[in-house]
Amino acid sequence: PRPIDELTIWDDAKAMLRKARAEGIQTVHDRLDRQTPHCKFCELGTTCRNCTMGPCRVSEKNPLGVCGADADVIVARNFGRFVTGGAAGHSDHGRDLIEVLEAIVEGETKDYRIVAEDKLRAIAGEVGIQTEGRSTMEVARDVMDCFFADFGSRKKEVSFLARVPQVRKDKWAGLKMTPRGVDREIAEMMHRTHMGCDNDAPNTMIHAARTALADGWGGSMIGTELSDVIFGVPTPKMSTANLGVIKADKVNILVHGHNPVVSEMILAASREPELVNRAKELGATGINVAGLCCTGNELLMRQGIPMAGNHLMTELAIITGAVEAIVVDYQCIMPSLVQISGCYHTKFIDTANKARFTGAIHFDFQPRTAMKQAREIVSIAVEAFAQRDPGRVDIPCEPIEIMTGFSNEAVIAALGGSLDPMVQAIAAGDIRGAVGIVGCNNPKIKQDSMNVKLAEELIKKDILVLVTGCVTTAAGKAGLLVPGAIEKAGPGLQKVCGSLGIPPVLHYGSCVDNARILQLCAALANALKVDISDLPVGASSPEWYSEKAAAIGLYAVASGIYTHLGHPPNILGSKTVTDLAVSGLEDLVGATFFIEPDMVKAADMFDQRIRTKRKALGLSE
Ligand code: NFS
Ligand code: SF4
Repeated sequence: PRPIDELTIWDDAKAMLRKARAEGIQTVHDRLDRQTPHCKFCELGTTCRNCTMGPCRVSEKNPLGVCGADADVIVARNFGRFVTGGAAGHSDHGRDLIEVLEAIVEGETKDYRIVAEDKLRAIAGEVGIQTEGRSTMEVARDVMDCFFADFGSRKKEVSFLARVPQVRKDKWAGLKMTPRGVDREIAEMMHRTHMGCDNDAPNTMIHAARTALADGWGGSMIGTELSDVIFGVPTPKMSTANLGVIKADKVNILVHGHNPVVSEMILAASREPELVNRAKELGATGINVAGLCCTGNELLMRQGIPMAGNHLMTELAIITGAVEAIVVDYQCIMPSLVQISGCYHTKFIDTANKARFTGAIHFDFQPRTAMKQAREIVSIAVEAFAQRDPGRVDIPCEPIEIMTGFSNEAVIAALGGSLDPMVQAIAAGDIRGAVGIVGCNNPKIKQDSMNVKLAEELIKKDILVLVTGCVTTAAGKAGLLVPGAIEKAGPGLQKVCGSLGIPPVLHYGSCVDNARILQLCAALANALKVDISDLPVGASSPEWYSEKAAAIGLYAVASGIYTHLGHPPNILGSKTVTDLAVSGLEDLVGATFFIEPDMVKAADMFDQRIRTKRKALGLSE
């Protein structure tokens, strides 16, 4: 096995990896060692399993599959389906929020309600729904119908394209890249990649971009906006992060997955006096809910609930031996968590029919019965406290402070009601530009080494950093999410962030909340009357692993945002596809991907790009 020091930069992770080895528990790192070296064809993207004349593997020696498909076609098809998997994940999550809104509108639930009426009305106005003189429920019903329709086939474009600068929309229309309906683009990609359909790699790539745009400006954006409507618009607040948020004297419930529809109810149930009293009867001092991954981000942003860890901390959190229950919904939940829970008293509870885990306690969580089910789940966790073995508990550290809650609404409010001060700070060069660092951990990369390093390098150069998803915890643990972190930033950020009392790295939410960053870019472009690709901005996913991260990267690029990846997707087997991704897209959409494993160099690339864009806008570099 690889030495523990090479696996992660964090002491809490190292302590738990040592405990895992001592207790004979296998982790993601051990399984990676057993899977390497990986299949070279799969790494290059040159395997195809799309029909039973194959499977085929193409190479220089054997350049064509049985049907005649070459490496370009096969790589493009594989990449297209990969991105589509991610778009489907985000967007199906978005749809679940529309279904909760439907349950509210139909009067089927009292457990959920419309918390942010103003936001609902603002969104309705943006997508062309009459709001004046109408009741909230009337407006909500039309918003629901509008968003359900965004998934279908009758629209020429998804509704939130109303936010996109016209020049960008014209560009998409010219390329046949305009996202029409979320499910339509996803289904069409499956169709195109069937044997004997879209056998022109660049054409497949264009549709991949269109599918990704349907995610970013469609499914994800709907998910974010309706989550705000139903659970509240995030506002700045303090919280804490790392494994130290798990408390030895409390019943600990970890929520993991993505959808706040489940985790918000678990949190509410954990505050019910009856359940808290029962926890006390069993010898605990109370019930503690903490987050993992993106549903953790959702609760952190809106409710200030502490963050136990990101992707590679999920197994390790259970290994503290102090977790009574891990409650999951869907996405990024390693099935190994069931086995690891089984090594302790931890109850593993799944809540979605579309994401069941063999060996889990299952709840088919529904809006109508949400609170009742949440109470049952919390009760299972509370009762499990009696089975905890104190001799196996090891919580390796004290939590670290973080600031969270930066929605666009909150940022605009902090700026005094408009984006103008931000535009002025960018014009003056105090904020030279902005980069969103998003995405995951990947056991092939020393955990969070790149996520943290890139953020540190960028803020030194007066480039504001926005973080979402699993980069949040990385930045938080590195001490970058507190106002005091301006010490590590350049003079411009010190001035601007210092005067506002905010960190130089802003927590912008979960991965679907990358839609907030898209919206911000569009608003800045509209304010300056330019295209998004003219802005001094960038995006990065240094340690990405998932199909969803690929979809995010592609919608960022297709929206005109220069995007960095720490390692390439499995496309290097096709020169056509690779060249398109890392240079050819520049001519088409005004941005490309760049692949760079060295974070100092990556930061320099962003710096150069930002200089060029600033100069073109007539600003000092
Ligand atoms: Ni994003 Fe969230 Fe984390 Fe990566 Fe997974 S939790 S949706 S995919 S691993 S950032
Ligand atoms: Fe092979 Fe073509 Fe079938 Fe793919 S679609 S498995 S390349 S025959």
